[in-house]
Amino acid sequence: MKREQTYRMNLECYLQAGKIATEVRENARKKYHVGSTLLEICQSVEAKIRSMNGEPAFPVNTSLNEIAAHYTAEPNDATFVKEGDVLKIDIGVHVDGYIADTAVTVCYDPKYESLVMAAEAALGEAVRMAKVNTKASDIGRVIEGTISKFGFRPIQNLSGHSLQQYTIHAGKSIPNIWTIGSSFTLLANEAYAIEPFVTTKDGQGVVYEGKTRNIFAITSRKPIKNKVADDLLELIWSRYKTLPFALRWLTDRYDEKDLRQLVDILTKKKNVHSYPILVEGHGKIVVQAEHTLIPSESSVNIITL
Ligand SMILES: [Co+2]
Repeated sequence: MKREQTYRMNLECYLQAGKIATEVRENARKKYHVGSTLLEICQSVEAKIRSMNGEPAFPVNTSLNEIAAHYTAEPNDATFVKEGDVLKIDIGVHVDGYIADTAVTVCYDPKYESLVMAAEAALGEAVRMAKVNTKASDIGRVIEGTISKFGFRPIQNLSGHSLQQYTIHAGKSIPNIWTIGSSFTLLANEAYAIEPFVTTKDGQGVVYEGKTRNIFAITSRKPIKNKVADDLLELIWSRYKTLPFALRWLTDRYDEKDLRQLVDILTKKKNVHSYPILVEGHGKIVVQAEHTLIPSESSVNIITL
């Protein structure tokens, strides 16, 4: 009974997070972003999440063109969206640490619209088949098969993931390709994000780490005996726990230059991890679609639908 009650409360948090994430994503899909800066997009999406009583589970990812993932706006980021750009907006919302993760691609070049359709179709097929006991490798096979039918390629080293309270990547990966060998099956009452990434036929279908790093997360709270840096570490912990954060979330309390230096110190001491942007190997356009779902014994809650 206790366990079931706890689960019901968790599910309510997940459903609330999902509802917020869905509305915010659909707003972002409808909006015309050309001329806006990535900073404006991140700030307006995050403000909307907070206005609905959710918290961002990670800084909104605004990854342009050949950048597949993990770019968020810098504190004074002047990068703006241009005609011809393809922008992935990846949104995480948490309620009490329970996370809904969802993404949309907005496309301002008609020649990449079919790429977006392929990602949406692959996601649609994947969420339709994802039930309790479904093999993750079967989901990967269907995602790859659907993308191939459109004549495109999945990004083979990006994958969906299990989610846990305050943990975005909770250890299990849902592949976007057909992998052989051992796999796991989906469990009842566990949350999973499924997120196909698609590139063109002449893409490499692989992403590599780029130089830019503007998303961070705490990996250790062990003090480094530098009072100013340790104070920042505790502030980050009190606000974000182990969830990712951006420098622009801390400029209310710190001067930007000091903040960069302190985060750099904490990164070198391995208290903080920095995430590199992920870039398509042949520099080709990448698109993405994503939902979060929770199977139960009898049905599936696609919480971001
Ligand atoms: Co995700």
